[in-house]
Amino acid sequence: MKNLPLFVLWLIFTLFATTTSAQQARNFQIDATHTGSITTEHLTPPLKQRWVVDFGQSISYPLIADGKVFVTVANASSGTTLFALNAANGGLLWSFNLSGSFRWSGLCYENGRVFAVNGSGLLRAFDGTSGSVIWQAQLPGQFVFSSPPTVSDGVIYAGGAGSGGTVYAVNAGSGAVLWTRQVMNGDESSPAVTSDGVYVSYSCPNVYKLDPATGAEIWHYAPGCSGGGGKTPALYNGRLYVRDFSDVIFDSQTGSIIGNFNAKNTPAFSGNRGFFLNGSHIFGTFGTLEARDVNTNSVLWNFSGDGSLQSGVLVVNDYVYVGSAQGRLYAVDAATGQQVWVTNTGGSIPYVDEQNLSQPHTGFAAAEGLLVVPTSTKLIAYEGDTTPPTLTFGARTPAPNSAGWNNTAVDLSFTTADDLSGVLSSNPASPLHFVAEGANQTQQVTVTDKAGNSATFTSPAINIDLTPPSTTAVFPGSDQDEQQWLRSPLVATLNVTDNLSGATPGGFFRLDGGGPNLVIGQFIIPGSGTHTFEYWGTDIAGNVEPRKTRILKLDPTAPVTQASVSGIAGTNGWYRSNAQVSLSATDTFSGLFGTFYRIDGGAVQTYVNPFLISAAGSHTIEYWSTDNVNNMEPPHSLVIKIDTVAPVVTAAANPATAPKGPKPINVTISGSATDALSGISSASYNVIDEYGVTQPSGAVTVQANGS
Ligand SMILES: [Ca+2]
Ligand SMILES: [Ca+2]
Ligand SMILES: [Ca+2]
Repeated sequence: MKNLPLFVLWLIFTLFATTTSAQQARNFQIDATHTGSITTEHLTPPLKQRWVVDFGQSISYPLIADGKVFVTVANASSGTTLFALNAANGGLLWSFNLSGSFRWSGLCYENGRVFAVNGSGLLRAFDGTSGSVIWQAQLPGQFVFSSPPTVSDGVIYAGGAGSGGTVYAVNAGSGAVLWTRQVMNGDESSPAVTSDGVYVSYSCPNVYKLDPATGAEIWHYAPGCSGGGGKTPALYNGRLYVRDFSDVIFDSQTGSIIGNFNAKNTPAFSGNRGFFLNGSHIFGTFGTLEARDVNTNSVLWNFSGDGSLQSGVLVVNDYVYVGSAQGRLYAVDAATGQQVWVTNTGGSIPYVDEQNLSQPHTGFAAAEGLLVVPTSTKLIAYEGDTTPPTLTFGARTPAPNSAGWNNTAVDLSFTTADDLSGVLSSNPASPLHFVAEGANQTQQVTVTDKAGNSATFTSPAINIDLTPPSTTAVFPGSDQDEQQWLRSPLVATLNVTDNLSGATPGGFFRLDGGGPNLVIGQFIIPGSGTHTFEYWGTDIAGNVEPRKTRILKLDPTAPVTQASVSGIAGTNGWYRSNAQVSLSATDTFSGLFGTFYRIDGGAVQTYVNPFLISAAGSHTIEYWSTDNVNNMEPPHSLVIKIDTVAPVVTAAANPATAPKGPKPINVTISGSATDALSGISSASYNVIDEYGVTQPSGAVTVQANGS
């Protein structure tokens, strides 16, 4: 359906709410007023054939209701047969031979019942589903029946002729005749029925408006003549369109003539337009489809098709359908008269020959998504496009990486197709734009075809990560303060986190602008002094974190401690006095934290000032220093020996005295020299005579054993 202003939509709704409730085709030309107009879902050209049934004989106008299509078909010899077909596939549900005079019958439908009157006036009510006869009633007093009955609100209105004419009102529930009304002359004219009037028109024309409840005459246009033959009128917007030798428009309330028109058969109406197959009322002549403004009666457009238009006229969803003797079925835009679709039915689409009782009264019907068109022998059902469009998603731009991620906005293109009416719109249009980040993002596209079918498609999932990961550098056990020195080689870990696609394993660093290094887990940074450490991570979507910079101050070396000892140095590494130990240490980079020592394996002491070793004996001093990053110097070892006690010497002579004389004597001098600690290095003796002269003339060395 086109975009119509709300007011027009309201008007159409109101129109059909009052004339074609439930949107069934229950009477000739759709409804009880024969407007030949309906809206029904999806039935928008182009149409396609749903099914075809070849009856081999002439076919009546169809009824469409409750999933069924009803027609009557001329029997080979006489009478007609009522057929109920499955609207879905044309399959035969049931049939009933109506028999009767002529090869004519008429039918109408309401509340699950189909009513058929044969040429002899035998009116039957059938269960629409089973085909069983619910009641039958012989319409009294006449013997030629050629007017399609009209059912409205539980009453069937029919016409009969033969001896003058009669209009009948029959209770649809029981078959009881409610009233009859004599008219001139009851032929070939299906009543148009509203709640306030039953309109019939016969030759000359004799036109009646009767009270639906009583049959009382409300008005009668009486030109003063009568005759056989009538034509079905249509009532629309308070105007009654009556055809006779000339075609006139009556005011339905007053019965006065308010205009003229020309149509070969009952016109159809939609909105403010009427559609007339302009031409003479003679079998074998052809017409031109003409649209007129119903208010001004001015001609809006003409359509002549293949030049042999002769069929009934129907307007469905604002497209006008008309057929030709050559079998072409046209759909014409009601607003413009433009042909929008044509198909070849393969058989002549017959003229609505109201005066011919050798065949049922033909015509088109549409409802419940179907347009049903009788040709000379075939009944063809057309449907609109009921299949929603299809959609195929194409490639995304840019393509995702192998992990299925993008790190930019993504466009996803798609194509649509529709098999019959074509695509009207895609919402949104291709391509889809994905601009936000997120995992498994989808969008939906609703594609609608020109028949109003739509389908919604969900895009493939799109993964977009626009945010780089964040990396922290961790130096376990070390100060995180950039101003502080760090012990080298430095143990480091890069922790990369990412909120969306996830971090790729490991992290990257470079030192002093060198090449990037990928590291996973703990790694070692060697070096000394101040360095520029840059580090970063990447995520699975391919985002690279801007490099972070950290100044590293690395101290790989322990301090160096030197010891100095002061005291009275003896010999052989011994001190003959207390020894004072002084320690001095230096450190490069982080600076000295402390110097430590211990004496003879004793408690570790922090070196503050020089310390004394005073105990006699040999002592081992261990000392070392640490720097501010806990680089520890391997301990040095220093041995200090102290011996402050001199040896003890004893001596004795034997003989101790000797008399003076010229003869020398041997004197044995004996004694000892002992030392408690360092031991005797050497001992010497002098013998000094009474003159103070050393004898014999120098020192005598005494062996340690005293000899
Ligand atoms: Ca479609
Ligand atoms: Ca990310
Ligand atoms: Ca150091």
